[in-house]
Amino acid sequence: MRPLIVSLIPRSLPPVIYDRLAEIGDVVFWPSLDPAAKAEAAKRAEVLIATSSSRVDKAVLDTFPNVRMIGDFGVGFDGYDTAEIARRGIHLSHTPGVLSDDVADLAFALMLDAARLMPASDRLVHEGRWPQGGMPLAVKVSGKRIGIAGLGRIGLEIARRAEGFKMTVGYTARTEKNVPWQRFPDMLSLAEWADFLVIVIPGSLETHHLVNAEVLAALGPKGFLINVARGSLVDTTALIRALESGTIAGAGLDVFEHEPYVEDQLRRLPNAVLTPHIGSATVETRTAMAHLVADNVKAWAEKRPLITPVPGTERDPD
Ligand code: 8YV
Repeated sequence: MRPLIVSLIPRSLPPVIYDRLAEIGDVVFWPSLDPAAKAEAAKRAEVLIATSSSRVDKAVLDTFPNVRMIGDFGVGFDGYDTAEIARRGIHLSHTPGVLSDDVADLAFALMLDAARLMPASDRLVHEGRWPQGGMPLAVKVSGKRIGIAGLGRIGLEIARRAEGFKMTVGYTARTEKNVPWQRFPDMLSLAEWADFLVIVIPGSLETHHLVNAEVLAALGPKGFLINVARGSLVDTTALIRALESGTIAGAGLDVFEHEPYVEDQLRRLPNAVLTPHIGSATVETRTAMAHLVADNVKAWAEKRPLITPVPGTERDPD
């Protein structure tokens, strides 16, 4: 019998994922089911599709007692109760690798935007205010120190780009890496050293508010904070205070603690460049992510090992 595949999110992913999944099983969209159809789908579902912003906790898992496989459309899995998923023997895949270039590109876009005052420059020209005077001088990026907090796949891509910008690279990582760059013992010492502190650490209970008032003070009045990882890494109240008081020079943020809601004070700050979690949001990358989710579901359906299982949930095929 064809497995029932329940998408926990509306039909909003690249269409190719639905074509691919329909070759494997019957696909339904949870948010658009009526209560009776939900009750039926909850019993029958063997596969769930969710994104990195989904919450897949015990209550969700209890709702779908026959689920064997979950495909996370994203690399981050902080919304998933991985311990419980592993305990229940459920397969869980994610999409590492295919989005690293895009997220690294965005980190650079945010660095350049914040330091070179791109949003304000763009508005000045669009609004016809150039004849009244140009922009104040900005901050140079090339040749500066970039502190990469988290040298995983994305961090490595950022470091490679930084070399093209003639920057000196420093990083933190749980283990020593075979790279020519300086490793720092913690976020605080990295912030003290860096001109640009770029956060690419996964969200988790352990990494919650790793960037706090002390780290921001260490980054200093010429320093910029760039976050393309998770909003939970940064104490937003401390960040707003640091941006308002000039404790740091500026920030470029793609992720927020309470996204899609962003604090009014943060939205009002001229020295913060804000984007709506678009790290992986290109046609090419989202299409590659869609294929990788489908490839993983296909591997599960064919009783092969998953291609990209979430660490800690790996298990033999059913
Ligand atoms: C999301 C992300 O996947 O991969 C991640 O962890 O945060 C993003 O790429 C994207 O928002 C789609 O849900």
